[in-house]
Amino acid sequence: MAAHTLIAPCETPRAAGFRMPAEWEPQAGCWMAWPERPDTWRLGAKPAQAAFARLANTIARFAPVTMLASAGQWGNAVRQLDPAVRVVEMTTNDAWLRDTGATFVIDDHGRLGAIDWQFNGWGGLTDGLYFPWDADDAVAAKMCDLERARHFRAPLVTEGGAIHVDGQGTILTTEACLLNANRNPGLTRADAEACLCDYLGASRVIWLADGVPDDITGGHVDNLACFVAPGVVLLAWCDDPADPHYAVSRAAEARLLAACDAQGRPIRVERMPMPTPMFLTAEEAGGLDRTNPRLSATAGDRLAASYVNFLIVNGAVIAPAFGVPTDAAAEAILTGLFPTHEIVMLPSRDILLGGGNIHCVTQQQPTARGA
Ligand code: KQY
Repeated sequence: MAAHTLIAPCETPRAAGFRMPAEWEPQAGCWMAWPERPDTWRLGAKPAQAAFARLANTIARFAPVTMLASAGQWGNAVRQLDPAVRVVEMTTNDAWLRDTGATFVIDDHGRLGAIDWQFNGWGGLTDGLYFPWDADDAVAAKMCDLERARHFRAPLVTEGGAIHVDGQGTILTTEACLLNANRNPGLTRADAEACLCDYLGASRVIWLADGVPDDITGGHVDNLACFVAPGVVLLAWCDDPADPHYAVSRAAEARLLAACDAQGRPIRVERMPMPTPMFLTAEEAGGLDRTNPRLSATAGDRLAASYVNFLIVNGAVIAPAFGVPTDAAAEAILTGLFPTHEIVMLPSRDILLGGGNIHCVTQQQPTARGA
């Protein structure tokens, strides 16, 4: 296969003065998409729709929410959602707005930009989770149009869940996704760094190796670790040597402790214990349509559950709860890290069953403000 070549468009977001803000910066809104495909979401997506509605209605307490829904599901979504939630008809292939939606950027003049990553279903025809994915790949450009944001189509196949930023020049990502031949064959680490920095308005990339085991995205950083403040990373942690995440979490911590951020600060690592191991039940597996061999969830599969898959939104942290004993410790850690935020722990097993969690199904839109 030919080496990957990034063809830079006329002007990159960084050259135009844009940067992606941290999630703790002010937000003008949050975007989600209504789940409906029955091979991802059990029982015709009814339990997932209830979970998404509860999540959207909760986020709406802190920021205006836009829910994208198909023509066939628009009315059903409207009737399950709080009237404050704007429901916009849009075709999608599934409901992972973190990955398919625009990554919004802002500049110092109050302008909003939107990065439109190339989306290939988390791995294209070799490892992708469904085909086609063309409607998902078009979502970011449509969001950009709706918001009249400046559109930047990126020359890189990736997903929003594969990146985190601190808003001060630092990007956190994993080699397992960004450097995977199923996204960008032949892409060098240096090219990936240059492209990420050009598009996110950043100057340093901190690379972690692998994501959480059993994560069907191939290892998104948003299930493994996230910035919780400048210079501070919260890492999904495991103390059981028999668990595959034991080695992953130690390797990630070693990388983080050896790194400095874009401002020259060493990284402080906070540990977030992984939830009690959870598995797909036979009843849950039985509720899935078996139309897609790629989405072959089987009873007994370990679920890639992680408490770091939360959303920060205007003074609140909306985090997953699983109804297991570790939920209370996770809430206490988040309360300690975000003492001025409201911590909302939302039951999210029905989102987890689809392969992601709260961060994966939400996409924040930062407030664009002039200097
Ligand atoms: O961001 C994610 N975790 C996406 C998972 C995709 C699952 C497809 N069924």
